[in-house]
Amino acid sequence: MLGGKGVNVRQRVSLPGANCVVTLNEANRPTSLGGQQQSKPLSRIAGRKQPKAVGAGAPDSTVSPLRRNSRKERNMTLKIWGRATSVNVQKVMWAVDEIGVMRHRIDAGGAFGGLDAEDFIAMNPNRLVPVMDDGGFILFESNAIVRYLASTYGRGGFRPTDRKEIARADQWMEWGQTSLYADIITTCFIGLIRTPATDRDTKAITAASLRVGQKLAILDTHLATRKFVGGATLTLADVPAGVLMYRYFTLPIERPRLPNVEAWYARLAERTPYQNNVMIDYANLKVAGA
Ligand SMILES: N[C@@H](CCC(=O)N[C@@H](CS)C(=O)NCC(=O)O)C(=O)O
Repeated sequence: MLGGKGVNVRQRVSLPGANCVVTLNEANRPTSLGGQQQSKPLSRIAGRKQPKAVGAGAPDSTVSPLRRNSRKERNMTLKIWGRATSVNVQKVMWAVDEIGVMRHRIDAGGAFGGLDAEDFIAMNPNRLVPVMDDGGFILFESNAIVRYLASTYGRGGFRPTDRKEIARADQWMEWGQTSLYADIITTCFIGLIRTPATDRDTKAITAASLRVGQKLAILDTHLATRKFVGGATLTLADVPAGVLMYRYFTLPIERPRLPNVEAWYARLAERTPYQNNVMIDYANLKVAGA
């Protein structure tokens, strides 16, 4: 295991591209490309418990006892490129840790850079994270990665086997992505965290949070009769909407009372993979004047 909690391991990771060698220490922080500063968590706004500091929660590599043998035998470690603060990377990391596959995350994007390197572009010409490499099979687009991981390693549990249940999970994955993502991330998160207050479009943020509340009322009704989006247990259907909930509930925006969504979020927040990969402090992403 590399860079696990309390293990003083330094590892040279060859980020794709000639100039992209990153040295990771136990906090998963690169020393050659500039690490990120930690600061006060924003979760206090909503009175939630303290989130993980960047890189402090999830070990850089983990293995589930359930999957250890099969993947070790094949000498394969799944690689995920992407910084821990990216919500799309979080989606993949949360899913992979729920499934329990041995994995290794390599910081890239944001302050870590590396996305313009020739070898990275060869993996993802969009120059975006996450990117997955599973034994030479390269994939980009977070939802596609989640689906691939679920169908390859998570059948019967994280991914249903019945085709109608799979279709239903797909429905909610699409819904989370198309109904919530733009308003929560593009408008509210970028507007409040990545934009100085002087340039902020407050009207757009208010309108977006109102729309999100209305959309989440649909999910609230759905969750009235089930614990998770797909039914009694967590599945990939929870991931695209669920990954957004930490930011939704910690941003300083108006939120209607949605008891079933709140209870669902509390259930997600109890899970170690969610705590380690999604409840990541984003205060250090705040731009000056935000
Ligand atoms: N649709 C893509 C979106 C990927 C995306 O926008 N990634 C952002 C991070 S959330 C990114 O790479 N930004 C550039 C950076 O982090 O430097 C997916 O779901 O994977």
